[in-house]
Amino acid sequence: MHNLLQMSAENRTAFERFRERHAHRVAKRFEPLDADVFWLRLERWFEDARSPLLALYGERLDATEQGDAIFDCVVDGYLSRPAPLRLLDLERQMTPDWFERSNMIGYVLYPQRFAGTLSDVQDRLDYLDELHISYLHIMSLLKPRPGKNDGGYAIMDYRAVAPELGTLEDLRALATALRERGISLCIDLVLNHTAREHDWARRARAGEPEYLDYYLTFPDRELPDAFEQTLPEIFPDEAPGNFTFVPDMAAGGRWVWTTFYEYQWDLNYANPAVFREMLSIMCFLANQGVDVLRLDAAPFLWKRQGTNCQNQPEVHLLIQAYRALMRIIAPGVIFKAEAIVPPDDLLQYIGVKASVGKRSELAYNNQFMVNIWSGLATRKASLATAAMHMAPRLLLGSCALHYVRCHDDIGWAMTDQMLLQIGEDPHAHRQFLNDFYTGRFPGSFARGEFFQFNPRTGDARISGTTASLAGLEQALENSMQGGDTAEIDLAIRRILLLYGLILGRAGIPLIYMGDELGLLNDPSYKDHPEYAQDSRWLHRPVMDWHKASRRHDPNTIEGRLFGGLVKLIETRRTHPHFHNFGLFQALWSDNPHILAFARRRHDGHLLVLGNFSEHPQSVQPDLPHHAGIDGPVADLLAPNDPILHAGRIHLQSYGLRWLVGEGSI
Ligand code: OTU
Repeated sequence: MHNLLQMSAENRTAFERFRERHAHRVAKRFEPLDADVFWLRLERWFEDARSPLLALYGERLDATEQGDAIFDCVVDGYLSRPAPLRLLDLERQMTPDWFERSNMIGYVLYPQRFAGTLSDVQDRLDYLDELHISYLHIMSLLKPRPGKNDGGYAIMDYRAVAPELGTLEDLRALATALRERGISLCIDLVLNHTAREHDWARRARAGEPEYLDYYLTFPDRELPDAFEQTLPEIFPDEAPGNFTFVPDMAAGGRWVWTTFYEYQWDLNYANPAVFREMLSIMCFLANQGVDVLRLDAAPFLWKRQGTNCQNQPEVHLLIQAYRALMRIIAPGVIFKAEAIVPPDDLLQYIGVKASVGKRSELAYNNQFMVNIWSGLATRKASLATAAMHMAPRLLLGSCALHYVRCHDDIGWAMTDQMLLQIGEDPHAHRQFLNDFYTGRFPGSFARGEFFQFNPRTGDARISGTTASLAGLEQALENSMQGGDTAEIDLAIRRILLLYGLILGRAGIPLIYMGDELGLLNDPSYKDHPEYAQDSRWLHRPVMDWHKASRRHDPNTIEGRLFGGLVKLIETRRTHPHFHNFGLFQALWSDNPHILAFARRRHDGHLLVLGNFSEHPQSVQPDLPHHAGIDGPVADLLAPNDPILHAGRIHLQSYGLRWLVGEGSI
C-alpha cells in the first residue's frame, strides 16, 4: 500500500496495469494470503525491477510482451517456492543482517575433491561443524560438458547435477541438511557463458535463428577484429583471442564470442530471452535450497565496441533487475558478485548512490588478498595500509568476502596508482611478486607456478596453495634434508597470520579447502591431459583425510594449523566486534612491518595488528587511542599476556593481536 504511494505516477500506472491484467490468474493459482504477499512484494520491488529493464530492453517493439514474459517467470518462481524456504525467507526478512554477523564463517570446496558425491559431502558435515562453518560454497556442482570443463565452469545443463556427484534430490537433501545446521549454501551461477554442448548452443549451431540470437556470433572477422582492438585476453596462454571459429555453425561457419576457453560460449544479454532464461534458472536453483548465487564472471556480461567489454553500465542494470525480481520470488536469497576488478569498479557491483542496496549483497575483496600476499613477500604493511585508506567504504546491507586463497590464480591486481603512492614501480613490483612466489627470488620461501604467462607482455599470475606459497613445502623439504625445523614453525605462523587478518576483518571470511591442514601443491595435474595446461589445478588438491586425522594432535603441523584456526574462529564468532556494522579505519603505525586496522562499534572497538616480519616487532603504545579506544585494552587472542613490553605494544614473529576496548565512535 505505502510503497504504491511512493511510486512515480508512471510506475504506478504500469503497476496497476500489471495487476489488472494478471489479478485473475494470480487469484486462481494462489491462496488469498499468498496472493497478498505476492502483490506486496511486487509493489515493493516494482520500480527497482522496471527501471533497469526499461533501460535495457524498453526500446524494443516487443517490450510489452517481453515484460509480460518476465512477469510470468516471476509468478512461476514464486509459486514453486517450497514451504520451508518460504519460512526461511520470512526469517531472513526479520533478520536482514543474517549474512553480516560475526559468526559467518565460510568454507569453499570441490565436492569431488573434498569427499566424492554430494551425499559424501553430507556425511562430512561434522568436520565443517568443527570449524563452525556457516556458509558453504560448493563449486562445480551443476552438469558440465564432458571432458575439459574449466573446473566446472562450462555448464551443459543448469537444471541437473553433475552425474558423478548425484542427483537433484541429493542436492536438495544436502541443502536441507545444511539448513538444519545453520549453514547457508552458495553455488556458482555461470551466467556469462554456457558450454558449447548446452542445448541452446546446439540449436544455435544447427542454425535455429531464435537460438543464434542467444550467443554473440559473426559471419566474418570484421566485428571480431574491431572488438579485439581493445579486448584483453583472459587466458592468453591456452585460449588466445576472444573469438572461436565454428566451421559447422549455421551456413558456412561463424565466429563465436568466447572470452574464456573456446568451449565456453558467451551469452547475448542484449536478447531479453537470455535474460529470462537465466532468471528462470536462478529461481530453479533458489528453490532447490541454494542461499547464495555467485555470479561468475559478472564483469563480462555486456560488450561494447571500443572498450575492454568489462564493467559496462548494462552489467549493473542486469544485476539490478535480477536482484529486484529475485527479491519478489525468494527474498532469503542473496547475490555474490564475482568481479575481480579495481576497487572503484567493484563498488558498482554493490551499488553506489541511488543504487545502494539494489545490486549484490556480497563481493570479493580481491585487493586485500593480493596486498597481504605482497606484505608477506616484502615484510611491509605499506601497500595494504595505503589500499585500505583509499578503499571505498562498503555501505550497510552489503559486505565483503575476505579470503587468502581460492580456486583461481592470484593476479597482482593492485592498482598502479597505489603502487606509485608507496614508492614502488608497478611493473617491477609485480615482477618481484611473480619471482618471489615462484621461488625464483633469492631467499624466497614460496613454491608457486606461473599461470597464463604471457611472453608478449611478460605478465603472469600465480598458482599454488596457501601452505606452499607461505613456505611450508620448502620448509618440510629442507627439514627432511636435515635442515632447520624452525622454518616449519615460520610457515605455520605465516598461514595463521594471513587467516588471522582475514578473520579480523568484517564481512565473510572464507577458508579454502585444505588450508586448515596446510595441504601442499598437487603437481599431479600435469599427468592429466585434461588439466595439464591449467596450473590452477596445482592448488586444487584432493582432501587428505589422513592428514585430517591428525588435526586434534597439537604436536603435528595439521594440529597446529587446525587448532590455531579454530581458536581464531571461536574468538571471532563469539564477539560482536566483527559484525559488519561498524566503522572501518586503517591506521599507519610507527613500524612499517605492522599492519593495523580498526573497527569502531557501539559495543566496543577492535584494533587488529599483524606483523609481516619473521622478527619480533613493536608499535607505539598510543595506537589503540588512535583507533578510538579510551580505556583499558585487552587482547582477545591472549587475554593473559601483557600487551606492553618496555612501553611498546609487542608482536611476535608473524604475530597477530586482536585488541579490544571501550571508546566513543
Ligand atoms: C571465473 O574467474 C572463475 O572463478 C574461473 O574459475 C573460471 O575459469 C572463469 O570465471 C570462467 O568461468 O578470469 O582467472 O573479474 O576474474 O570471472 C579467472 C572476474 C577469471 C574474473 C573471473 C574469472
